Amino acid sequence: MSLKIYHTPFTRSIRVVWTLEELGLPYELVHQKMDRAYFKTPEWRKINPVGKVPVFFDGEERLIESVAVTHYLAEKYGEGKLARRPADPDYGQFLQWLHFGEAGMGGYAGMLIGQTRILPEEQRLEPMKQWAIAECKNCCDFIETSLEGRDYILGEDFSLADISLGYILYLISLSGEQDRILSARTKLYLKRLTEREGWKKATARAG
Ligand SMILES: N[C@@H](CCC(=O)N[C@@H](CS)C(=O)NCC(=O)O)C(=O)O
Repeated sequence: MSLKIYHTPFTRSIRVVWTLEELGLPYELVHQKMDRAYFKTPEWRKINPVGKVPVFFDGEERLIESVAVTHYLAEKYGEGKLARRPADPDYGQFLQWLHFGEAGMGGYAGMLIGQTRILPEEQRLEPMKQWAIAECKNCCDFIETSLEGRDYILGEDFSLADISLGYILYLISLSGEQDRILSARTKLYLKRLTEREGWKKATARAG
């Protein structure tokens, strides 16, 4: 096993580092600073053809989709820890939340962070920002009601679904608009996730 992750602070690559830490797997970390101009160059596109992070290697095998990498790690090297199998009663819920964190929410959270942090102010569009806030809130309201009586999204046990959701909630919290989007239970959930040893180790090592 030879695992290598290219990581940029505050990005989705933290999902991969967090999973590696939760599973206790050895890995090489390559720091890559956020440089959107560099990400468009042929040099970076040789490493990631779509010009983004994360980029993960298991030997020669390259993967560039953060949630897929977390699932790959749990199944291939973690004996299924943090994942669920078809015979498990919460298998469907596991898959739904695992993908909701990126497929369901990633686009809206990306639009939100673009309209609040990434784009220069003169390029921001207020209606786009309001749209992003409304859609993020719509998704987070579903998380809020689903967390009733639960510490984690599937119940008592932490899983990859929490890593998927946790990053996107963290990204929303960086927007400055979190009080319009996150309700009380979801805020506590995010706090609980970022108090885990795995998150602390990941962010201490990776930034
Ligand atoms: N669905 C992909 C999204 C990857 C992605 O959008 N990465 C962002 C950082 S979180 C990026 O590299 N942005 C740089 C850019 O678009 O120039 C994943 O989850 O890995």
